[in-house]
Amino acid sequence: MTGGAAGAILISLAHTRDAAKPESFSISPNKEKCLDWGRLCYKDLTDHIKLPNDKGMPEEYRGQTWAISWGNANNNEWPDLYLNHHKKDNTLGRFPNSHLILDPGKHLDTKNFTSLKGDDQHSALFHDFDGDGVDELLETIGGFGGTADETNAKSFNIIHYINRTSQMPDAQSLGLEQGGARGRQVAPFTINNTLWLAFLNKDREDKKYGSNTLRQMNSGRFTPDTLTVRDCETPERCTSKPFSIEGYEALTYGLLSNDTAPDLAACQSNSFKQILLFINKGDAAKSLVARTKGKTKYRFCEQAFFPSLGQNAIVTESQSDGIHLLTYKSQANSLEIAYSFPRIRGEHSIDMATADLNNDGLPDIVSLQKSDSKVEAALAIYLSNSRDCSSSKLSNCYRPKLIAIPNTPAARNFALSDFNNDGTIDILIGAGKTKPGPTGGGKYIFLAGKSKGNWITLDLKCPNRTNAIGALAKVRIGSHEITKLKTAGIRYETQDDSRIHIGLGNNTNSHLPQVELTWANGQKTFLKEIRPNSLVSVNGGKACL
Ligand SMILES: [Ca+2]
Ligand SMILES: [Ca+2]
Ligand SMILES: [Ca+2]
Ligand SMILES: [Ca+2]
Repeated sequence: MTGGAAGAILISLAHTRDAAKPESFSISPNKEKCLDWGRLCYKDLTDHIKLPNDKGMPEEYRGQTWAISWGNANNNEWPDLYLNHHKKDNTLGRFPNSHLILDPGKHLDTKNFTSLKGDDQHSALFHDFDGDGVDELLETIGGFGGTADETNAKSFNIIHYINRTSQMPDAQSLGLEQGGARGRQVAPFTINNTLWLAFLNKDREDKKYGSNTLRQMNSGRFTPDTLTVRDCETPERCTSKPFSIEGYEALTYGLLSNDTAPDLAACQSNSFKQILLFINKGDAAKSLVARTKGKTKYRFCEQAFFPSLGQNAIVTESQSDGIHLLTYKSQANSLEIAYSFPRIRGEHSIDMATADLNNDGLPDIVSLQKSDSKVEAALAIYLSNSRDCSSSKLSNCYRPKLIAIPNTPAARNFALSDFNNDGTIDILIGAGKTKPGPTGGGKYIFLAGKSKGNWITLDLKCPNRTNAIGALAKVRIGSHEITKLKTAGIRYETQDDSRIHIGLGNNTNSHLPQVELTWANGQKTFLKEIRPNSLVSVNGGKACL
């Protein structure tokens, strides 16, 4: 009898974890489709991303896609796109090089391409390594499936300089070659106005990851260095140890504790470990390590500010159940689940991100999923609607939405950027392992967004090698305030547009937004009365040096 009763309870719990049936639509070429709730539409522009083949003719890409990165390769206001195709042979030789597309938002169909050579390309980071105002591309190279020796130059990472004629230092000269590693994410962050890079690598044949952190020296070269943290059993009983990201797959950089010193969080799904936090206290001797309670596979590490939680939360997905929002509790020095969303459909995410897609001022959660049939992917979105939500109850603010994407047998990842500067974030989806060929193989899917809320986008620049990473933008509209950290927009294998995009909803009628910028060196710049629905570029100049 007891067993039967327990079974009944379990069944009823399982039912409560099912998401409500989502509002959904299926994309079709060049058509705009809208969600009724949340005021968000997408137009499928996939037909417009034909790429030049081996004969230079525009053709729909078919093969295995890998990294998608957005950055600034030609120093104008239009985001530039890098699509790397992993390996030459995965397109049957039709696309021998990867493509950098300059300013696709300016001229979508007559694109300006640069071909970049390389093979076994895995992830790419746009970053202005020499501080001249134009990004370079640091591309991680695979290491022959994890069998390459660390001295094997064919496994070294590559730095692409765009349109440079003079000899520039290669990745090895900068200490960034990572020989033999299987790079999946390179995440820049700053500590006390110094740039660091975290390399998140996949495991090698010898079962080692070789994930590590490097600090930039005054010479511009990077040197391996350790972030030291205090690991405390009780506030009085602490030991010093290195903050090790070995075995972790994703790293996020943001404000997790209740101060202005940005923190780090590392997530993984390869083995059962906790999410690991580096709680930066601004002072190396005081920084702490914190963890989730218990061990769970959490592959994704995203961050967003939820007003009803009152702080930034790590947005992640447990391999065993739904999407969790986790917040740092300073008293317990631990990361705890503050809210959970059930999965939309039964599938777990292939990729995940947060952004304010509909510009209502609240973050939305986007998950890329395979469908039950495995040939149709879908974007599952927890979409906010600030008009329908009271700030005290998070569940009232979100509804599940589903965008089905036909003929995508191997969707792998996606990257976010407002590529056409119209104020709504657009979504580019890539594809993974399928057999190449004229009809088989993955392709890129491009969805241009349209929303009704107001917005501002801040493009922060600093004329040094930090690229303004670590700067804080405190945006105030009347009594409403939000603080955003400038990051590189890096996620696993992809790089989102690193400009700070803030949805304003309708909340601009009586007050124009004001922005207080705090650069990574602590100096401040004030921007008064910014016009809503505008892109504002701010170069900190001397203030941020
Ligand atoms: Ca550009
Ligand atoms: Ca540069
Ligand atoms: Ca939103
Ligand atoms: Ca857009």
